[in-house]
Amino acid sequence: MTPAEMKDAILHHLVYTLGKDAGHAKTYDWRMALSFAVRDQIVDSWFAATRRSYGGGLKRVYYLSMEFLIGRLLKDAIINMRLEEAAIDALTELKIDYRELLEDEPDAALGNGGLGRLAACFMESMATIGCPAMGYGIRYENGLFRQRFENGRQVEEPEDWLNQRHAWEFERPEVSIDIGFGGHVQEIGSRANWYPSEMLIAMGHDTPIIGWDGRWANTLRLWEARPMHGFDLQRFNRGDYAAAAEPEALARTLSRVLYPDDTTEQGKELRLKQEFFFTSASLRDILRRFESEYTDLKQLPKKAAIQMNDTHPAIAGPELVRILHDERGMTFEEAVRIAQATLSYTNHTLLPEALERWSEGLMGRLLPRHLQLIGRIDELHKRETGSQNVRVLEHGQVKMGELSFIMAHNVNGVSALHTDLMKTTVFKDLHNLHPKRIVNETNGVTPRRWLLSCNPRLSGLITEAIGEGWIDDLDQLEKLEPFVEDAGFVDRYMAAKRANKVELTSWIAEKLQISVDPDAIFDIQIKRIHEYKRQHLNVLETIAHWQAIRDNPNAGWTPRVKIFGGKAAPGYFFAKDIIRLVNDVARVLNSDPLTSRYLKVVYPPNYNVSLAERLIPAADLSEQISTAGKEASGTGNMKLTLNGALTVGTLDGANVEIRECVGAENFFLFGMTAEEVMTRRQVGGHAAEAIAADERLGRAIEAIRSGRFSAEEPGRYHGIVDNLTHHDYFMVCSDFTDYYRTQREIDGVFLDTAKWGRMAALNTARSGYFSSDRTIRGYMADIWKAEAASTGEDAAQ
Ligand code: 26W
Repeated sequence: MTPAEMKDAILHHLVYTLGKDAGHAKTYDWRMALSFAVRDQIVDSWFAATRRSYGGGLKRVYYLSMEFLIGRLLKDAIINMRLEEAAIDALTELKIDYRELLEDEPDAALGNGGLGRLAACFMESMATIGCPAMGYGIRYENGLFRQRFENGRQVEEPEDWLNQRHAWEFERPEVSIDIGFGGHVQEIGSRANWYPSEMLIAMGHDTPIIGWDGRWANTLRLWEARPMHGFDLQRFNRGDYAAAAEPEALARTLSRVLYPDDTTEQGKELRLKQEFFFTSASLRDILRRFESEYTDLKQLPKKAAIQMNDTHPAIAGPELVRILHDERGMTFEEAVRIAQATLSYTNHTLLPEALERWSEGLMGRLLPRHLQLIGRIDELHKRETGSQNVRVLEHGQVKMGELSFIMAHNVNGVSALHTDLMKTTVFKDLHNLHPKRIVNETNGVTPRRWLLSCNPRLSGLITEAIGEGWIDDLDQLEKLEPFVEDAGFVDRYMAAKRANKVELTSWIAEKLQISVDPDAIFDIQIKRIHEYKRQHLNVLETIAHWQAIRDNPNAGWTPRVKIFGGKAAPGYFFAKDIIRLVNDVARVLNSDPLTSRYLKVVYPPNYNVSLAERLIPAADLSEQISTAGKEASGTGNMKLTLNGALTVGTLDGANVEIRECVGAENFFLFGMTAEEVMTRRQVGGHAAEAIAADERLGRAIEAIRSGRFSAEEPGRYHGIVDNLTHHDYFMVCSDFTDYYRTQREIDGVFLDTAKWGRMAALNTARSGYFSSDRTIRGYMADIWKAEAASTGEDAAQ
């Protein structure tokens, strides 16, 4: 597309789609006009891909996920369609600021954190590789809440991304599927009829997901809940206006809001309804598509692979068995076998409080037939394996992890360490019964969004050096290794980093009225706030470092800017205290004339995908400091490494593999191993012992306890202090000394700019492994047994 064609397309949509003339158009109108112009280009590739995947009889992958944290889509689409130059030129002629249009797009936050963002990266990689696939999820009206700080405290506000027209989706009223809940079951021999008492409709909305270079596109289909019988006109005519709208409101509740808790399982009825709603709609849609092409349902596993993203869609097991057995006449055993061969399950956490369990009472009320089938699946498994100690139904609860494991032909962890721990902890007994079922697929991130698009300075430099092959073959980054020996290249590499830091410095000044030094270490911890991720360890080190500077202000300190980003679950009070503490500490430190030149704390509110895209390119240091054994993988760690931040981290999740790839000498390791953590937990009084052994730690905790950062309310953080001194399950105190020491080592290395630059460039050069393209190829080969279609490029040849 030439700039002139782009300009015409934009103006055409401005007038005929938006009904505006150029003289009156606002940023929103221009942004939508540009989006529609780009979307037109995508639709052609999308149709071509859809035709080829129907025609070719290829196996399709279905990715079922409660969350897709896709963020903004306009730039992603422009970059993958290679339309950036045309767009910029066209807009320049129209005197419109391209960047302002990009910033105007709401960030689609249909996810909480790592799991949802991974699903989004996977969708992009499947499109890039040409893996025929479809993502299924929920079209939440309100995504993850917007975070504001009020006197340092987190306040949640609804996120209303759908208030404006959403340019990227196509409503599919013809794809409407009935979903039932409750009611009763009538058993006829082994089979049964289920008569639900409550019905509603799942309506599809399709978003095309375009891969690199526009070669292939897949669909993300999100379900909206709609009432079966809309408006009650009789009630309305009687004057009962609220009651008339009631059924509609009730049905819509199902796709109303994303549950904002990613760590504690609440067992809420609405959540189970959401899970069944989107899983059942997706399965029916998948079977409808299968049956439009084939007749024999026994062939389903040959033509469809269904991936369950965590246990949230675990009801897919019993629902598929119910459809195949009760509705399509397969025997129960056969139905179970077909379902197992089709389904697979990814585990994303070992935290016991996050493992989903539903009470049999609730499950029986909402899904009576499914509860019966779960009982039979459990019995069948016991009979076949002779196992006494693994049960899905236990103590009046349905354990969704066990159910998913039993109903899947493969179960995967998301990093090597996490997969090993799955085998020895949560799924130990099941692993012994099925030793080949658990496999590892280490996570990855899409290099298009997380390098090419978010860091144009660095990606430009890379392309200049080694060509653009790295964009869809990230291993090619290793071609940078010889350049790393060239001081001139490293200088340019660090000049790109500095320019990114200067840009972030201006943003921080404008948005937060804090001035920071672009030559300081930009030290970044961005992720959900959780005790296991240990933001409070970072805060303690910050305080101890501040105290050391105050003791000796003229000692020639390496300047540092500590940047935090992240949300806490609304009901997770400890995490909310950590947020407030960071903000209180920031207030005191940033206004301390003795130290503020050397140490600043910055915590921009409302961390989301777009903010990540802004922060990551400017990072020098990546904080990956979880208690070993607790972080399943991490993916922010990969994005930061790829963009040339050095990691300070524990041997946890994918940090282990990052360190192996980039080399131990280019990674700042500290802390106990997962094994050492488990041993130390047995030591009574480990926290008190650690505090007694480290004067700095004791002093930092004492500053918090005495109200140094909360003079108006000295007792504000006694909860945190108490926890740290008496319990400290996450070993903050026991890891503090090594963490502090490592941070001072980092201060030293940073002063050697040539050495630091070389280490940073090596991190980029050696992080090709962390592309989600590699991850997806792993799933395709090991789990899905799916092949890539010939992409546009090959097909054109
Ligand atoms: C039922 C409540 C609930 C909701 C979501 C429990 C647990 C979750 C997710 C499993 C939490 C999550 O996002 N896990 C993260 O998944 C990432 C992608 O695999 C990993 O990189 C992170 O380490 C893991 O914490």
